[in-house]
Amino acid sequence: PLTAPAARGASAVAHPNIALIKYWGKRDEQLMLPVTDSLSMTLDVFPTTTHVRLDQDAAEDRAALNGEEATGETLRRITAFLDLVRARAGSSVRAVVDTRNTVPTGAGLASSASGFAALATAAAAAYGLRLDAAGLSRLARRGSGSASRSVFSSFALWHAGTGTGEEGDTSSYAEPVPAADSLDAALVIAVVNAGEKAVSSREAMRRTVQTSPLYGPWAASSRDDLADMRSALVRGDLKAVGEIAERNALGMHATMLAARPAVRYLSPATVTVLDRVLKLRQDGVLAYATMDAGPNVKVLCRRADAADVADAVRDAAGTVVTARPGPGARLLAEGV
Ligand code: 2P0
Repeated sequence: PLTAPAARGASAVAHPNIALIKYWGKRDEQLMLPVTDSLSMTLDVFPTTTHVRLDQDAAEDRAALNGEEATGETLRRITAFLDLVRARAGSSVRAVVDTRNTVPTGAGLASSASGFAALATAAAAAYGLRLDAAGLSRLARRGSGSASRSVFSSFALWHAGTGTGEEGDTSSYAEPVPAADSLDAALVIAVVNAGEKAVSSREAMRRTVQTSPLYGPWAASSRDDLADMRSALVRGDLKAVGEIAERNALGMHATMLAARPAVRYLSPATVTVLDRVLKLRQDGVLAYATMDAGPNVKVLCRRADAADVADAVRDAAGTVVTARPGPGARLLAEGV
C-alpha cells in the first residue's frame, strides 16, 4: 500500500573482547549493572555481523543465527533487547534479525559481547535512535554486560556506575582507556573445547554472588587490580599487564570454585595449558593466562613471541588463534 513507509534496515559488525580485569557479578540483573568495574581488550578476530530489518507486517520478531532460526531463550533475549530499542524509539514495528558469528557460541569466547554490540549498533540505526558511543555502550550492556565494552576498539573500561534505577543505568557504560603506543600485545587463544558450557555465565555469576564466601574479597581486590592495570597500560608495561590480568582471572575462578554448589569451568586441558604458560615464563618468554566462563585459555604475550606461544600450547588445544587489539563496533550499511 502507498501509505506503508519504506522498509528500514541496517547492518553492523562487532568483535569480541577479553577482559583483563573481569566482570563477574551483577548488582542489578534487570538493568545489567555489575558489582565491579572491568577492563578489556577488543580483538581483531571472530567478528559478528548483524543485519536488522524492520517488518511492518510482522506480529513477532524473528532472528536467525548463522542461518538457523532462533527459538526459546535465544529469541527471548533478542526480543527483550529489541523491546528496549522500540521503547526508546517510540516504535512497535517488529524486526527480522540475521546474525553471522565466526566464533563458537556459548563457549566462553565472548560471543554474546560481539553479538549484542553488533545488534545494538544495527538496531539503533534501523529504529532511528541517534546515540553517541557511550549511549550505544549503555544500550549494548542491556543485552549482555560484556557487550558494553565491544563498542570500543583496543582497551575499554566498563564503569560499574553508582546507585540504582535511572542513576545506575546512566552511570554504567564503557569508554576507551589509554594505553602506551609502545604496548606490544597479542593474545594467543587456545580453544580447548568449543562446546557450549553446562552452566551459563549468568547463572554462575548469580550463584557466586549469592553463595561464595570469596566473592566480597575478590571484588575488593579487583578494584586495586583495576587501578594497577590502568597504570600498567599507560606505561606500556606488558609484564605488569599480564601479572595483573592473570591474578584477577584466577581470583575470579576461585570465587566460583567456592560457590555452593561450585562452578568449575576449568578442565584438565586448561591446566595443561597453564603449565605450558608457566614453563614459557621460566624460559624467559613473557606469557600470562586469562580464562573466562569456559575451559579455553587466552595467553597474553608480545607479538613477536605469539608463534612460539602458540607452538607451546598447540598439543593441549584443538585450535589456536592469535589475536591483536581490534576495532570497535561499526555500522556497515543503513537504509537497506
Ligand atoms: C568478562 N565474562 O568480563 C566476564 C569474565 C565471563 C568471565 O562477561 O549475563 O555474557 O550477559 O551480562 O557478559 C560473560 O558474561 O554475561 C562475561 P551477561 P556475559 O568478560
